[in-house]
Amino acid sequence: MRRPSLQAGRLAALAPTWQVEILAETTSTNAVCAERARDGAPEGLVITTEHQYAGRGRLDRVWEMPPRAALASSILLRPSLPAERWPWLPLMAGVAVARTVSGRLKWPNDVLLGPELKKVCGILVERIETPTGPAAVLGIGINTSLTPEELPIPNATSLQIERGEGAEEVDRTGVLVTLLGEIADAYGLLTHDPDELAADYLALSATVGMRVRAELPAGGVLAGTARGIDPYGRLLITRADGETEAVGAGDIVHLRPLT
Ligand code: BT5
Repeated sequence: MRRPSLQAGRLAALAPTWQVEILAETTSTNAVCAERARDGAPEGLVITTEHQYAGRGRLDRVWEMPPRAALASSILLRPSLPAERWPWLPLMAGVAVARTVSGRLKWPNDVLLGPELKKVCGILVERIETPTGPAAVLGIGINTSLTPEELPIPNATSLQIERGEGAEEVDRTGVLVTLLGEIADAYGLLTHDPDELAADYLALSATVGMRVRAELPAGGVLAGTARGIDPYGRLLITRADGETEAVGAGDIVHLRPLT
Protein backbone atom coordinates (compact mmCIF):
# COMPACT_ATOMS: atom_id res chain seq x y z
CA MET A 1 0.00 0.00 0.00
CA ARG A 2 1.20 3.50 -0.82
CA ARG A 3 1.71 5.58 2.31
CA PRO A 4 2.57 9.14 1.32
CA SER A 5 4.24 11.59 3.68
CA LEU A 6 2.35 14.53 5.13
CA GLN A 7 2.29 17.52 2.77
CA ALA A 8 4.20 20.29 4.53
CA GLY A 9 3.01 23.04 2.16
CA ARG A 10 -0.70 22.47 2.86
CA LEU A 11 -0.03 22.50 6.60
CA ALA A 12 2.17 25.62 6.43
CA ALA A 13 -0.78 27.42 4.81
CA LEU A 14 -2.66 27.15 8.15
CA ALA A 15 -0.34 29.76 9.71
CA PRO A 16 -0.65 32.00 11.62
CA THR A 17 -3.54 30.23 13.42
CA TRP A 18 -1.68 26.92 13.49
CA GLN A 19 2.10 26.46 13.40
CA VAL A 20 2.46 22.84 12.33
CA GLU A 21 5.80 21.08 12.84
CA ILE A 22 6.27 17.69 11.19
CA LEU A 23 8.82 15.41 12.86
CA ALA A 24 10.23 12.46 10.88
CA GLU A 25 9.89 10.32 13.99
CA THR A 26 9.44 10.84 17.71
CA THR A 27 8.65 9.07 20.96
CA SER A 28 5.38 10.87 21.72
CA THR A 29 4.07 14.05 20.15
CA ASN A 30 2.55 14.94 23.54
CA ALA A 31 5.98 14.77 25.20
CA VAL A 32 7.54 17.04 22.55
CA CYS A 33 4.64 19.50 22.65
CA ALA A 34 4.76 19.66 26.47
CA GLU A 35 8.49 20.40 26.32
CA ARG A 36 7.87 23.23 23.84
CA ALA A 37 5.11 24.58 26.09
CA ARG A 38 7.51 24.71 29.03
CA ASP A 39 9.96 26.56 26.79
CA GLY A 40 7.28 29.20 26.13
CA ALA A 41 5.77 28.12 22.79
CA PRO A 42 2.54 30.01 22.05
CA GLU A 43 -0.97 28.68 21.57
CA GLY A 44 -1.41 27.17 18.11
CA LEU A 45 1.73 25.05 17.99
CA VAL A 46 0.94 21.63 16.49
CA ILE A 47 3.45 18.79 16.68
CA THR A 48 2.82 15.91 14.31
CA THR A 49 4.98 13.07 13.05
CA GLU A 50 5.35 10.43 10.38
CA HIS A 51 6.23 7.84 13.00
CA GLN A 52 5.38 7.92 16.69
CA TYR A 53 7.05 4.92 18.30
CA ALA A 54 6.31 5.40 22.02
CA GLY A 55 2.81 6.89 21.99
CA ARG A 56 1.01 7.18 25.30
CA GLY A 57 -2.58 6.47 26.26
CA ARG A 58 -4.27 7.31 29.53
CA LEU A 59 -3.11 5.69 32.78
CA ASP A 60 0.31 4.74 31.35
CA ARG A 61 -1.21 2.64 28.59
CA VAL A 62 0.45 2.54 25.18
CA TRP A 63 -0.86 3.89 21.89
CA GLU A 64 0.43 2.05 18.84
CA MET A 65 0.53 3.17 15.24
CA PRO A 66 2.57 2.01 12.24
CA PRO A 67 4.57 4.68 10.33
CA ARG A 68 2.49 6.92 8.03
CA ALA A 69 -0.63 4.78 8.59
CA ALA A 70 -2.04 7.08 11.25
CA LEU A 71 -2.04 10.66 12.45
CA ALA A 72 -0.41 11.46 15.78
CA SER A 73 -0.78 15.14 16.62
CA SER A 74 -0.51 17.32 19.69
CA ILE A 75 -2.02 20.77 19.78
CA LEU A 76 -0.91 23.41 22.26
CA LEU A 77 -3.59 25.65 23.75
CA ARG A 78 -3.30 28.21 26.50
CA PRO A 79 -6.94 28.44 27.60
CA SER A 80 -8.12 31.25 29.80
CA LEU A 81 -10.74 29.09 31.46
CA PRO A 82 -11.51 28.65 35.16
CA ALA A 83 -9.96 25.41 36.47
CA GLU A 84 -13.33 23.68 36.81
CA ARG A 85 -13.96 24.07 33.06
CA TRP A 86 -10.69 22.37 32.01
CA PRO A 87 -12.28 18.89 31.95
CA TRP A 88 -14.24 20.16 28.95
CA LEU A 89 -11.03 20.42 26.89
CA PRO A 90 -10.86 16.66 26.16
CA LEU A 91 -14.60 16.60 25.44
CA MET A 92 -14.16 19.57 23.09
CA ALA A 93 -11.34 17.73 21.30
CA GLY A 94 -13.64 14.71 20.96
CA VAL A 95 -16.34 16.83 19.33
CA ALA A 96 -13.78 18.18 16.84
CA VAL A 97 -12.52 14.70 15.92
CA ALA A 98 -16.02 13.20 15.73
CA ARG A 99 -16.97 15.96 13.28
CA THR A 100 -13.80 15.38 11.26
CA VAL A 101 -14.37 11.65 10.78
CA SER A 102 -18.20 11.51 11.12
CA GLY A 103 -17.82 9.37 14.25
CA ARG A 104 -19.56 9.06 17.61
CA LEU A 105 -18.17 9.65 21.08
CA LYS A 106 -17.70 7.19 23.90
CA TRP A 107 -17.33 9.18 27.09
CA PRO A 108 -15.07 10.89 27.73
CA ASN A 109 -13.51 11.15 24.28
CA ASP A 110 -12.92 7.91 22.39
CA VAL A 111 -14.11 8.35 18.82
CA LEU A 112 -15.94 5.35 17.40
CA LEU A 113 -16.75 4.55 13.81
CA GLY A 114 -18.66 2.07 11.70
CA PRO A 115 -21.69 -0.16 12.32
CA GLU A 116 -19.92 -1.88 15.23
CA LEU A 117 -18.73 1.42 16.73
CA LYS A 118 -15.04 0.55 16.93
CA LYS A 119 -12.30 2.87 18.20
CA VAL A 120 -10.74 4.98 15.43
CA CYS A 121 -9.20 7.67 17.64
CA GLY A 122 -7.87 8.12 21.15
CA ILE A 123 -7.33 11.46 22.87
CA LEU A 124 -4.98 12.30 25.73
CA VAL A 125 -5.19 15.85 27.08
CA GLU A 126 -2.49 16.91 29.52
CA ARG A 127 -2.25 20.04 31.64
CA ILE A 128 1.28 21.43 31.70
CA GLU A 129 2.45 24.08 34.15
CA THR A 130 4.65 26.60 32.31
CA PRO A 131 6.33 29.88 33.30
CA THR A 132 3.62 31.79 31.43
CA GLY A 133 0.72 29.87 32.99
CA PRO A 134 -1.00 26.53 32.51
CA ALA A 135 -1.11 25.06 29.02
CA ALA A 136 -3.18 22.23 27.56
CA VAL A 137 -1.68 19.68 25.20
CA LEU A 138 -4.40 17.98 23.17
CA GLY A 139 -2.93 14.69 21.97
CA ILE A 140 -4.97 13.09 19.21
CA GLY A 141 -4.24 9.77 17.52
CA ILE A 142 -6.38 8.89 14.49
CA ASN A 143 -6.10 5.56 12.68
CA THR A 144 -6.14 6.72 9.06
CA SER A 145 -5.01 3.82 6.87
CA LEU A 146 -4.21 0.88 9.15
CA THR A 147 -5.15 -2.47 7.61
CA PRO A 148 -7.15 -5.03 9.64
CA GLU A 149 -3.89 -6.93 10.30
CA GLU A 150 -2.25 -3.81 11.72
CA LEU A 151 -4.95 -2.99 14.28
CA PRO A 152 -3.51 -3.29 17.80
CA ILE A 153 -6.79 -4.51 19.34
CA PRO A 154 -9.84 -6.22 17.80
CA ASN A 155 -12.10 -3.39 18.84
CA ALA A 156 -10.20 -0.81 16.76
CA THR A 157 -10.75 0.35 13.20
CA SER A 158 -9.34 2.85 10.71
CA LEU A 159 -10.83 5.38 8.33
CA GLN A 160 -9.60 3.28 5.38
CA ILE A 161 -11.21 0.09 6.70
CA GLU A 162 -14.56 1.84 7.19
CA ARG A 163 -14.43 3.25 3.66
CA GLY A 164 -14.42 -0.29 2.35
CA GLU A 165 -12.40 -2.15 -0.22
CA GLY A 166 -11.40 -0.31 -3.37
CA ALA A 167 -12.11 3.07 -1.78
CA GLU A 168 -9.94 6.08 -2.45
CA GLU A 169 -6.86 6.35 -0.22
CA VAL A 170 -7.37 8.44 2.93
CA ASP A 171 -5.66 11.83 2.59
CA ARG A 172 -3.82 12.09 5.93
CA THR A 173 -2.88 15.72 5.38
CA GLY A 174 -6.50 16.55 4.54
CA VAL A 175 -7.69 14.88 7.74
CA LEU A 176 -5.29 17.04 9.79
CA VAL A 177 -6.36 20.23 7.97
CA THR A 178 -10.04 19.45 8.63
CA LEU A 179 -9.30 18.49 12.24
CA LEU A 180 -7.54 21.79 12.98
CA GLY A 181 -10.47 23.72 11.51
CA GLU A 182 -12.89 21.77 13.71
CA ILE A 183 -10.66 22.33 16.77
CA ALA A 184 -10.71 26.07 16.12
CA ASP A 185 -14.54 26.03 15.94
CA ALA A 186 -15.05 23.82 19.00
CA TYR A 187 -12.50 25.78 21.06
CA GLY A 188 -14.33 28.97 20.12
CA LEU A 189 -17.57 27.45 21.42
CA LEU A 190 -15.92 26.26 24.63
CA THR A 191 -14.82 29.82 25.29
CA HIS A 192 -17.86 31.75 24.05
CA ASP A 193 -20.88 29.39 24.02
CA PRO A 194 -20.29 26.37 26.27
CA ASP A 195 -23.99 25.44 26.25
CA GLU A 196 -23.87 24.94 22.51
CA LEU A 197 -20.71 22.85 22.81
CA ALA A 198 -22.46 20.71 25.43
CA ALA A 199 -25.44 20.24 23.08
CA ASP A 200 -23.07 19.28 20.25
CA TYR A 201 -21.32 16.79 22.52
CA LEU A 202 -24.62 15.16 23.54
CA ALA A 203 -25.75 14.88 19.93
CA LEU A 204 -22.54 12.97 19.10
CA SER A 205 -22.53 10.82 22.24
CA ALA A 206 -22.86 7.05 21.85
CA THR A 207 -22.77 6.70 25.65
CA VAL A 208 -25.64 8.84 26.92
CA GLY A 209 -28.78 6.73 26.85
CA MET A 210 -26.89 3.44 27.23
CA ARG A 211 -26.65 1.05 30.14
CA VAL A 212 -23.00 1.30 31.12
CA ARG A 213 -20.38 -0.02 33.49
CA ALA A 214 -17.84 2.52 34.68
CA GLU A 215 -14.49 1.12 35.83
CA LEU A 216 -13.21 3.77 38.19
CA PRO A 217 -9.51 4.71 38.54
CA ALA A 218 -9.54 3.82 42.24
CA GLY A 219 -10.69 0.31 41.40
CA GLY A 220 -14.45 0.42 41.97
CA VAL A 221 -17.15 -0.31 39.42
CA LEU A 222 -20.39 1.58 38.91
CA ALA A 223 -23.20 0.16 36.77
CA GLY A 224 -26.28 2.05 35.67
CA THR A 225 -27.75 4.20 32.95
CA ALA A 226 -25.80 7.09 31.43
CA ARG A 227 -28.13 10.09 31.71
CA GLY A 228 -26.05 13.05 30.60
CA ILE A 229 -22.98 15.20 31.16
CA ASP A 230 -22.76 17.77 33.94
CA PRO A 231 -21.27 21.30 33.61
CA TYR A 232 -17.91 19.92 34.74
CA GLY A 233 -17.77 17.32 31.95
CA ARG A 234 -18.60 14.40 34.27
CA LEU A 235 -20.78 11.51 33.13
CA LEU A 236 -24.03 11.21 35.11
CA ILE A 237 -24.91 7.59 35.85
CA THR A 238 -28.17 6.57 37.49
CA ARG A 239 -27.88 3.32 39.43
CA ALA A 240 -30.65 0.71 39.73
CA ASP A 241 -31.58 2.16 43.15
CA GLY A 242 -32.35 5.50 41.48
CA GLU A 243 -29.35 7.39 42.86
CA THR A 244 -27.33 9.40 40.32
CA GLU A 245 -23.55 9.70 40.56
CA ALA A 246 -21.18 11.92 38.58
CA VAL A 247 -18.09 10.14 37.25
CA GLY A 248 -15.09 12.35 36.46
CA ALA A 249 -12.63 9.72 35.22
CA GLY A 250 -12.67 6.07 34.29
CA ASP A 251 -13.25 3.59 31.49
CA ILE A 252 -16.77 3.04 30.27
CA VAL A 253 -18.12 -0.21 28.90
CA HIS A 254 -21.30 0.11 26.86
CA LEU A 255 -23.73 -2.63 27.86
CA ARG A 256 -26.94 -2.12 25.90
CA PRO A 257 -29.26 0.71 24.95
CA LEU A 258 -32.15 1.71 27.17
CA THR A 259 -35.29 -0.11 26.16
C1 BT5 B 1 -6.24 6.85 24.60
O1 BT5 B 1 -5.87 6.23 25.76
O2 BT5 B 1 -7.11 6.46 23.86
C2 BT5 B 1 -5.41 8.07 24.29
C3 BT5 B 1 -4.49 7.87 23.12
C4 BT5 B 1 -3.82 9.17 22.72
C5 BT5 B 1 -2.83 8.97 21.62
C6 BT5 B 1 -2.30 10.28 21.09
S1 BT5 B 1 -1.34 10.08 19.65
C7 BT5 B 1 -0.77 11.70 19.76
C8 BT5 B 1 -0.51 11.97 21.24
N1 BT5 B 1 0.82 11.56 21.63
C9 BT5 B 1 0.79 10.56 22.53
O3 BT5 B 1 1.79 10.01 23.03
N2 BT5 B 1 -0.49 10.23 22.81
C10 BT5 B 1 -1.42 11.07 22.08
P1 BT5 B 1 -6.68 5.04 26.43
O4 BT5 B 1 -8.13 5.40 26.54
O5 BT5 B 1 -5.92 4.74 27.68
O6 BT5 B 1 -6.58 3.87 25.41
C11 BT5 B 1 -5.39 3.13 25.26
C12 BT5 B 1 -5.77 1.74 24.77
O7 BT5 B 1 -6.24 1.83 23.41
C13 BT5 B 1 -4.60 0.78 24.72
O8 BT5 B 1 -4.45 0.13 25.96
C14 BT5 B 1 -5.04 -0.20 23.63
O9 BT5 B 1 -5.96 -1.16 24.15
C15 BT5 B 1 -5.84 0.68 22.69
N3 BT5 B 1 -5.06 1.14 21.54
C16 BT5 B 1 -3.73 1.33 21.41
N4 BT5 B 1 -3.42 1.79 20.19
C17 BT5 B 1 -4.59 1.89 19.52
C18 BT5 B 1 -4.95 2.31 18.22
N5 BT5 B 1 -4.05 2.72 17.31
N6 BT5 B 1 -6.27 2.28 17.87
C19 BT5 B 1 -7.21 1.88 18.73
N7 BT5 B 1 -6.94 1.47 19.98
C20 BT5 B 1 -5.65 1.48 20.38
